Amino acid sequence: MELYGYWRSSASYRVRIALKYKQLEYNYIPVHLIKDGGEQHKQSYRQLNPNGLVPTFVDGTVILHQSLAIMEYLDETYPHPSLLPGTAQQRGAIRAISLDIASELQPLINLRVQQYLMRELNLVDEQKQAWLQHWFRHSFTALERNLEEVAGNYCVGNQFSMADVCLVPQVYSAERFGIDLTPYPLLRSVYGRLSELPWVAAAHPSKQPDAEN
Ligand SMILES: N[C@@H](CCC(=O)N[C@@H](CS)C(=O)NCC(=O)O)C(=O)O
Repeated sequence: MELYGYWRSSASYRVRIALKYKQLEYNYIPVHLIKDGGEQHKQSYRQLNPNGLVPTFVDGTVILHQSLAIMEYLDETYPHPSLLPGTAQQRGAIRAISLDIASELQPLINLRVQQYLMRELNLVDEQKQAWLQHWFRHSFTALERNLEEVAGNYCVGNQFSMADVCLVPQVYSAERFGIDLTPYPLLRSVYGRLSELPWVAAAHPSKQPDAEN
């Protein structure tokens, strides 16, 4: 198995957590998102992932992009332990939180969006920061309310799931962008608990071979 990723990429971080949770060995291939205009835009990489985004996951002849699709593939192919545990209702809640993070928030703060705001629309750093703050606040406010309904020790009840896999990297990126997390006590406590888990800790950006200071 091969994972093309970038140490600080939240979507790559998700797949790393999932692979480590399932104790699957993989070869990590760094794709530098900044250097030389971004290796994700190189023709050789775009053949694997036409979107020019990380992660890309390879398992034999299977080549997949989109972290949630990769996680569902892993869950179907290597079912134990499951990333979608519980009842149909709980699995619905897991998917909803995962999508809230991966399809609603993260695309708005992605590198290419930030670059477009700065390079094409000529926003200054302060305005870009306001954009990030706005979308994090919008999303985390709803997430906190949602967690009040469905969380236990983890995002949905007391079983680790894909929702937790999505939460951890997003909180990491919020911290990186200097988002104030004080208004989200439940999110912080779940995140704190998750950060202690060995498969989560091992997937942390700082532990990856391409990590920079
Ligand atoms: N929905 C995709 C998102 C992938 C994505 O946005 N990856 C980011 C890093 S987290 C990326 O490659 N950005 C490069 C760019 O914006 O040029 C997934 O879940 O895999």
